[in-house]
Amino acid sequence: MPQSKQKPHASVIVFPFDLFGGTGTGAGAELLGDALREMFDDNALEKRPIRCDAYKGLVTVKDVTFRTTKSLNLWKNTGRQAVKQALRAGERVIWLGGNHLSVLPVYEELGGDKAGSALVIQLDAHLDIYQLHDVMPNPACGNFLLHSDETLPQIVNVGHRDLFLHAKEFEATFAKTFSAVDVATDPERVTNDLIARVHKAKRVWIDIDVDVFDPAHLPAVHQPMSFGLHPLAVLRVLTAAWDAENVVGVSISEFDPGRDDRDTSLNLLGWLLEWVLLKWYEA
Ligand SMILES: [Mn+2]
Repeated sequence: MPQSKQKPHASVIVFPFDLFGGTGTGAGAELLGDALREMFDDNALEKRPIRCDAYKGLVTVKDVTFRTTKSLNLWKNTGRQAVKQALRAGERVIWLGGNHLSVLPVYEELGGDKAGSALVIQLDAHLDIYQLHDVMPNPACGNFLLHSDETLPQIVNVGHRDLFLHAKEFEATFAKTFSAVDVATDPERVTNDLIARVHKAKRVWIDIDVDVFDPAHLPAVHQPMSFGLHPLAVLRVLTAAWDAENVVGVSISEFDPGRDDRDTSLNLLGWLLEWVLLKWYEA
């Protein structure tokens, strides 16, 4: 297939793991996977040239399921293999996770990259290294970065609203953090920093915990935290992340459709996924 030689394939990996916090977000991963399938079917019926023709036939949606105890026990291994396989094949990856913990296999795979220099641009309201009195000590969505089996990749958080941690606590995990206040007051500084980093990185992964958005625009989360990012601010950050065109993957987690309001969050994330695909395939 000559077409596939010019353009890499993309794998959408539906990974609805949602144990240890964020129960219900697994359904969000499945819903987004179904929404993409529906969109691809719809696009295929279109007779006129449309922008999505750019990735027609190049994107595959793959489902991982967790319906047995065995599959739950093996969750991290299964995830690691899935992302490893896709990246080694030179594919673009969209990881539709349940809770944020479900993205840990991706972090481990990128961190385990012996060539190094993988950069994760993480959009999240939280810095997931919490060891506070109400966070469980075993791996969970609020502390998963403390439970990696590998050296973590370089992580830059954008959009957090943390008011707990001292810098010395998160500097060990994060190469840099830009709070929502930084994004609001000095967006140029944030985007300039990201642009410099993506040009130095061998590959870039964008990890979106959807609670980075302000709950007014994305209500379907377990811990809605005010003062979040406006969707257009997120697009500005993502555009900077794409400056070097070496983005290999995007993950989305923590979307709980049971908490949505008139599909506001579903529509936002559906649009965003379509935009991501165009970003890759119209480049
Ligand atoms: Mn979060």
